[in-house]
Amino acid sequence: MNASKRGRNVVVVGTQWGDEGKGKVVDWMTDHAQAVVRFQGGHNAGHTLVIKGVKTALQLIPSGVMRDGVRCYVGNGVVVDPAHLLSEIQRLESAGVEVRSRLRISEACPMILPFHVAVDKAREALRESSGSGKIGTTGKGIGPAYEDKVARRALRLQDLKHPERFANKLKDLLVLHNEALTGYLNAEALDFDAVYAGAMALAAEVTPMLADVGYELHQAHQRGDNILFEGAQGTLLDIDHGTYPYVTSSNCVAGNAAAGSGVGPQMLHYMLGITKAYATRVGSGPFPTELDWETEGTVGYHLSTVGQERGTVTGRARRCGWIDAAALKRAMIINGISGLCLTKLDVLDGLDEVMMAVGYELNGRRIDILPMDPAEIAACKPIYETFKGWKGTTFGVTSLDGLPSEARQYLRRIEEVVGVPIAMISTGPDREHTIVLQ
Ligand code: 2SA
Ligand code: MG
Repeated sequence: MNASKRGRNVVVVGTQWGDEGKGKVVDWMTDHAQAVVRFQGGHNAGHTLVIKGVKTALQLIPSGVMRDGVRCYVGNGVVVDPAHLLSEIQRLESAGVEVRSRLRISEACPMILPFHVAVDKAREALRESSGSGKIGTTGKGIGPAYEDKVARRALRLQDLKHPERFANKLKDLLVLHNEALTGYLNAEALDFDAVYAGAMALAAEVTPMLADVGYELHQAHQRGDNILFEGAQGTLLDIDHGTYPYVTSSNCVAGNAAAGSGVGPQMLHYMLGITKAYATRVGSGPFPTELDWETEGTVGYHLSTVGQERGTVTGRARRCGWIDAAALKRAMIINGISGLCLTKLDVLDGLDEVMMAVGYELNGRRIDILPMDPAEIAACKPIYETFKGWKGTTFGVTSLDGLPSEARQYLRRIEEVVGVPIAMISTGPDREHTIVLQ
């Protein structure tokens, strides 16, 4: 990966359904970076970092904030809830982390306002009661905020600098959302004065952090800085390439690191794909290798409990299953992955057998890559390869030689099937629990 070389930028993306451990990896890599950028999603992300045993969960602020001197950027592709932003800053500041002087936020970011949250929640309730099935969103207003952006009517952070313009845009937007809320969504309307006053009360604190992020990144690049682009969620939750409609509302793939931060694709040098040693998913949608993870004594239960598989943001239990190399192959292609980082290998410690899906049987045919149609994904029966488990522990191991030979065999087979080398292995939550191979 050659992380220490100057002027080399790395894009870190999830290759599964999110929660692959991106936060830890980005934090580890910031040792060699001068800037970290978020380019999509919002505070639906939950990036957990453990530094010297102390756990910090970040949602909107780039993981680089935990390293002194690293500049943090929120790119135009991110949807920002200003109230959440300030509360996250305050939480970090009260833990002694300096944030405001190091955080630059694109003034073009669309805003998440209280009615987006209301619409998100009311839609999920309606989907549930009508029997069409919940998506299982995080309820943060992400989808409705992106809808307003694409419909060209969003309020952007830059509007906070112009109260009158803000008020005019808000009036129109609120009419639209209140119609939906009090109509088919069967929920309460929001009051203009309250939303307006709420946003304006935050404006003075938010506007000093607003910036022309694309230009600043361009300048940083010209100085020879190393920039880290921090993806949120994962490839299979991507709005275009994921298991639609059970996806988030942004492009989570590496290509969006450029568009979502305002730089050109020539600035993206190395695509690091983060992959958990097994698979998890929060929310609804197809998951071919899902196991029974609720019954005590099962392998799925082992993954869920030993892996502590609960959402950082919502606390929801994550569904668990075996690693799916045929789905990973899809992720390798879409992201142009240069190298893989395998995380949470230690969770597989002590299992008698470890399995990996290498393809599927679909309508009597054998296929070797995740199909495009979610109905087909749901109908896929995984074809597994079975590996002997390992007895020793991989927890905290810092060299490849320190891993049991069965674990190394499992890793080699992942590389073979997926077609990309493993560049890094994470063997525990702490910064030090890391094996670097490339
Ligand atoms: P949304 O809220 O509109 O983005 O939800 C749409 C789908 O995207 C999934 N999603 C996620 N899946 C895993 N992790 C996410 N972030 C948090 C975390 C999640 C949490 O890192 O722990 O705390 O529950 C994340 N964000 C969105 C979501 O489950 C829906 O399937
Ligand atoms: Mg997460």
